[in-house]
Amino acid sequence: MTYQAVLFDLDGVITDTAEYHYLAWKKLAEEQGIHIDRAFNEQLKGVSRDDSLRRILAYGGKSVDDAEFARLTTRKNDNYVEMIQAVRPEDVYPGILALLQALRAAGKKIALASASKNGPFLLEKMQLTAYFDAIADPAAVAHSKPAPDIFLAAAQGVGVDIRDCIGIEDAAAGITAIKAAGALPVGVGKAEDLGSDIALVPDTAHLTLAYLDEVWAALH
Ligand code: B16
Ligand code: MG
Repeated sequence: MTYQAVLFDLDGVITDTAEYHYLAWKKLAEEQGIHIDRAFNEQLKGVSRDDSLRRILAYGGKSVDDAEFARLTTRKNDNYVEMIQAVRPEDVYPGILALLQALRAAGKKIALASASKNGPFLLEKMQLTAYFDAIADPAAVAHSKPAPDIFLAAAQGVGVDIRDCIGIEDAAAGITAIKAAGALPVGVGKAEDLGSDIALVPDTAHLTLAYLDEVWAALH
């Protein structure tokens, strides 16, 4: 049997919001006297808002009380939400719209497995909501990526066994989550960031239905 569903990460796979997350975290970190760069940011990709702040504070050797912690995550999100107001359908990464259309035509289910609470808003902005059969709710899962929960919830949302799903990710934490869930991982990015033991494309333009079919067939 071939795969029945594709579970999409959002930030860094469907559009370039990974860059906005980085800029928003960098600004917040600088305000705290903590300097982060793109190399450090690789560890934040796919990681929840709270876990991202924990990592930044640990990196800077700072600790804050709960009220300040909440204030900082709100501040980062306010800044990020301001940045994504301007997201438009033209911002969808190359190849993604064609892939969504091809998947639908082939009868595959499509689900969102993003750690972002801003996912539904972004899909609306990009006019992609109608392509998704399910959007897993990151607020409803017990553990965030690298735990498998959000991918399991996405598969459940479309009523497909996780072993019959492909997961697409740009982050190391997300690839770990897909593997732990039991779906087939496809990475967008470099082997040095995502590992050399999985199917990888350098960018989303390479994500075609034919490519996913090939990757699945090679492993089944
Ligand atoms: P929010 P993904 C993740 O989305 C981002 O990669 C990560 O940088 C972000 O912290 C996380 O969502 C939470 O996002 O603060 O908007 O709820 O890559 O899983 O689509
Ligand atoms: Mg991502």
